[in-house]
Amino acid sequence: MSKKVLTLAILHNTERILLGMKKRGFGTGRWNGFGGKVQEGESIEEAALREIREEAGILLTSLNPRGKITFRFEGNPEALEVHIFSALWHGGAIESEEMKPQWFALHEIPYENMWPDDKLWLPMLLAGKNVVGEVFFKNMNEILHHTIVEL
Ligand code: 6U4
Repeated sequence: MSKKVLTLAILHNTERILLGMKKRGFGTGRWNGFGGKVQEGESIEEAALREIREEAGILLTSLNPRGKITFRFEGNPEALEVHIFSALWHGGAIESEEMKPQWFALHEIPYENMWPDDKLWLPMLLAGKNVVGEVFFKNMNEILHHTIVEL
């Protein structure tokens, strides 16, 4: 079974979280953290930093590694291994071709317009826990089963 390695970064502070509305590609129409595929020759953290720069115009030099969630879709042998990072951020963001960034209060996270797994692990992450797990999707909107635990 093959896998694709991706990154996902959650930029937040004690009051707000910065999400991006995905304008194209995988997950279009959903609010999400910033990230994408790891390219040849870069480390996973370098990829995460590059994606934050490309998608939100934010220049960071380091990130906190927060865990890993593997996503599988029924009928698709390729798993998505998503490495999750976070960083404390208070500043602005620049809209890119791929993402429209917007701040949300931590009590107003738009879970209904996010990947359905986010409500399972993002609250843990924001509570300071690291996460590890697997999510098996029937399709983009429906989870068949999942295991997500504190790392
Ligand atoms: P490019 O190469 O940018 O066109 P694209 O198909 O748009 O690729 P990409 O690289 O932006 O995809 O990566 C998808 C992003 O979505 C990564 O940050 C990982 C994230 N992601 C994938 N499945 C997710 C899920 N179930 N829940 C979630 N984020 C997910 O919160």
